[in-house]
Amino acid sequence: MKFLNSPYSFKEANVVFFGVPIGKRFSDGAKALRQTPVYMEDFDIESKKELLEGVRVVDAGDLKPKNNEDITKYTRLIVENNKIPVAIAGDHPSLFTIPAFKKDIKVISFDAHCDLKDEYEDDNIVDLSTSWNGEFDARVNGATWLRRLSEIIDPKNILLVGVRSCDAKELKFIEESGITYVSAQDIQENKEAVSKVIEEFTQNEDVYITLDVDVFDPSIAPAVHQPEPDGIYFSQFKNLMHAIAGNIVGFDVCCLKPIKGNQITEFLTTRALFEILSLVKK
Ligand SMILES: [Mn+2]
Repeated sequence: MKFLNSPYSFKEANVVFFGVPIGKRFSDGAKALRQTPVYMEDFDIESKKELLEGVRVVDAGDLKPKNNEDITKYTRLIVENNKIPVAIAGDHPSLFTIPAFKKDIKVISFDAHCDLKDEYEDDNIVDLSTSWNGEFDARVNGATWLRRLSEIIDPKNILLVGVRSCDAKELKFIEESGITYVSAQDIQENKEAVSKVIEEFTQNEDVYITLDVDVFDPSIAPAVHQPEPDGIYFSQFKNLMHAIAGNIVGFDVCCLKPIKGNQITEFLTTRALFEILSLVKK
């Protein structure tokens, strides 16, 4: 099954949807999203517009990367053909997709977590290996990927949105490195100030978005690896997206862990995807 039953070829499309199988527990997130939109309207009753107007998606299937560089190469192919890459993965593929863009790109990470640990290992964390050989890399996984990215791009080009779970060392790193963040509480209590932060961060810039579904409150997005309490709601996400003043050039959606018999999170994620697609340059 293809995302949005996409009838377009790569050449005809302006958006390329693809699954990225990283991690030993690559979940069925991409598969679940391919099945959901069949039932979903893209018409927005508020704006009276179709969110997918002008969007021509090709579903390129799941990549079969031999290594991380293959993910970068494929993303670069999409970017060089002036199309928008939309990567779906079990955890952030961003460490491998973002190097496909020019270096001064702005990155917004919607996530309950900072993912800025220098090293981390536990039974629950998702590794980012393209071919699992049984060896866990404590420096490259779902809890450290943004730290590794901050070594490749300027930390001042990173904005964390919706954060509510990190440790003291990560917070210290944020403050010292110049990464900007707005917590879930900031969003709840001071939405205008947060919108301004996003607007100023993105003004006249190329913007890449990584959406970890756990940024949402677990009551509306239970199907994630690490459901953290007190998250953001969909209308808040929508407002934050509309505060982006730059040009969205690519995005990924990750950390969906489908629950049998409960599609709440898939529907929410699909609608979030529609919202982002409505804002990309067509
Ligand atoms: Mn997360």
